[in-house]
Amino acid sequence: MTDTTTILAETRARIADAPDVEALRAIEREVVGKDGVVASLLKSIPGLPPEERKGAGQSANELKQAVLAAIEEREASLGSAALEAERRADGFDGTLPPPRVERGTLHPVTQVTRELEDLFTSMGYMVLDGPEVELDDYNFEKLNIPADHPARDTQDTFYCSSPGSSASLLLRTHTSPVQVRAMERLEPPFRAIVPGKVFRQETTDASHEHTFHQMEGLVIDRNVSVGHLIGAMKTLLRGIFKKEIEVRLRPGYFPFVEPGFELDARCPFCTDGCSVCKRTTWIELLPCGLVHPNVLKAGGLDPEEWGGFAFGLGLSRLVMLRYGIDDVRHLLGGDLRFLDQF
Ligand code: FA5
Repeated sequence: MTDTTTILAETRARIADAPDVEALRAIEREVVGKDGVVASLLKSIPGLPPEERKGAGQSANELKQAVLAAIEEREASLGSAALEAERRADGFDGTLPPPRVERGTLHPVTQVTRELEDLFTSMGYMVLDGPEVELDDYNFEKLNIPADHPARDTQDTFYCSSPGSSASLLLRTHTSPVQVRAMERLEPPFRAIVPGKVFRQETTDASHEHTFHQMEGLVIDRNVSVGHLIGAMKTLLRGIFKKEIEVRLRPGYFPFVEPGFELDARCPFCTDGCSVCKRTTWIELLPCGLVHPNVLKAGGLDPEEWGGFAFGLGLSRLVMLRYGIDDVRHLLGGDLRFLDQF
């Protein structure tokens, strides 16, 4: 019988001298591999006297286990020696946790927009987009705000021109122009929201920016009533705040809705007035109303057949409420100390 004790002793000595992992793999193949020493020991067993077979099988298996254990041990010590050498060579310490990778986060406006998109798409609304550089026609005229209308003064903006074109262009003051664009393109009935950036010529303060976000909502259907509008607004606020927040509905004037309302939310920053709520304890949040017949006509719909409701959520102000931001100018200020908090 071959002396497995001698084989093991020799193999262990070779393992201890192996300079690297490749050398260990070669020994492993040679001793415990498919055509290795252990395999040929096992193959020779049937030729042995019956009383020796059991012991020979056992010894071969023990040899295999002992060699594998010795290889594993040597491999581990070669690994840490390699790390140690590297650490000494260039100061790199492979045992330390990796440096923290700076990860960006989504802007709070984007986070709230996505949440609202999920909420509204779950209620059958489409998410629409519209141009930020808009035609005067869509921003004002088709929304029942003719050139000499005083409502234009409340939404002063930045006018632009396009070389070679007489089109009257401006930076849109609200997302409402997409109402008419949607009516022109979509087959009623439909429901849509339009989140987006809008621009106004403003004297900025804690609650007014020249560039901010709104989210328009538009439902076009037959027999739409103020009851539908109020129901939708309540669902919206519950979805946003995940709790009841005190609100009030006031009559509001917008030439493109009739009747029109202002839905205000109770200021979460104070109980007796602060700079955000202009000392009123209420924050103007959600103007809304039933779509004016002239707007339906401008969108190519027959007001005798179709009606609808619309709302214009002050998205930037909603983000402020959600995260307790006390100044709207932080949102687009680009200060990383602010943005890193989200
Ligand atoms: C409008 O812009 C209408 N288009 C809203 C509307 C849509 C009414 C559909 C009816 C039906 P208003 O000018 O009030 O309305 O602005 C809407 C919201 O935008 C305000 O309630 C407010 O939350 C927000 N907002 C207005 N001006 C600013 C500003 N300068 N900075 C930040 N948010 C503003």
